[in-house]
Amino acid sequence: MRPSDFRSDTVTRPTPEMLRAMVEAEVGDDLLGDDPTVKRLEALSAERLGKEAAVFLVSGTMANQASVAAWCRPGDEVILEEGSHPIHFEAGALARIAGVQIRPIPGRRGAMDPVDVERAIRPDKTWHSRSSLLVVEQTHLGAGGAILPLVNLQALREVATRKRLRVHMDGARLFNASIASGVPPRDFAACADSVTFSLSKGLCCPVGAMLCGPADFISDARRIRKAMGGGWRQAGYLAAAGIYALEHMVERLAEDHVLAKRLAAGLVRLPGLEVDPKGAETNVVFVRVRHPMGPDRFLKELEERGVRANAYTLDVVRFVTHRDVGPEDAERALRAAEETLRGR
Ligand code: TLP
Repeated sequence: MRPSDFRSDTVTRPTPEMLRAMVEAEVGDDLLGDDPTVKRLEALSAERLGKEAAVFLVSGTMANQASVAAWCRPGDEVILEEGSHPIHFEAGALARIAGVQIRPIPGRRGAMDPVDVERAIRPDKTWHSRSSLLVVEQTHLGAGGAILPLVNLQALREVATRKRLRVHMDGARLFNASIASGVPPRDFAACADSVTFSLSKGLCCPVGAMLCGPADFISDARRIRKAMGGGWRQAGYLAAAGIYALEHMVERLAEDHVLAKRLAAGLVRLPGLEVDPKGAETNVVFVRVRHPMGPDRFLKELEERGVRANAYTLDVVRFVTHRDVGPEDAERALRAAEETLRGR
């Protein structure tokens, strides 16, 4: 029996229709600038987010890093929420690639207080590093897929503009935020100079992410992408999946959110698990394992019962919903968790 895989929305497979679009794609050489399908995906992405231009990259990590490297000089300081993805899950790339230093700020469900951000911006003195970029994450993975409120993003944007900082939005799950809140993606995107979003998560593409922003910035990011080894050739086969996803896979994210709420409501009733009742705003469920068996054994026993989830921190495990799990997988997960915790 196939496992119920809640480890991440990155495990999603392309649908048969998406695969057909890929096979039938018209391609060229993207690095030479003549892949028509990549060009269409880039234009469509920029248009969806209300930006001038866009570039198609291998991954969300590469998109975030190309953006930071394009906005900053080595030695600059980047302000980010302390639980943000680029700090914890990008293999130290901020230091390795852009050579920037980080200024982590605590947030409330991922949202930084504009007052804290303003206080963290350094005065323009030769002995300080230059505060040049503010990074926000929508949805915020470390806060269990929380949606940053539009008013918070607007207030952060106002501080950044007044203090002459750029804003980058890691919008890996921007469309989840948009579908769950009803706020159009371009309204969130208007709060940032550059925005990334993932194609390979809930949108079900096999690979890929977009970086959108002003045309001159995108042209710098393209050069950095090449320097990172991401200058690809007949990328149109992959871009075709991206176009299909933007046209057909966005609205259905609502189903993932319903499933996450259902899972959270079931897990909260089980002994030894702590689930934030306000959590599960989108497609992520964070569960603190208080049960004496501990998170590692909990996950191992779930796996033996055909249910996969993964560790987020030492005591938090996460379940992520997506197109390739449905209500029957959620029921299976709840049954498996109950049996595991009650020692049956
Ligand atoms: N997140 C992955 C892991 O790296 C944790 C996942 O399974 O959730 N920004 C955010 C907010 C992300 O959640 C991720 C991936 C990325 C950027 C990076 O995207 P990729 O994996 O395409 O490099």
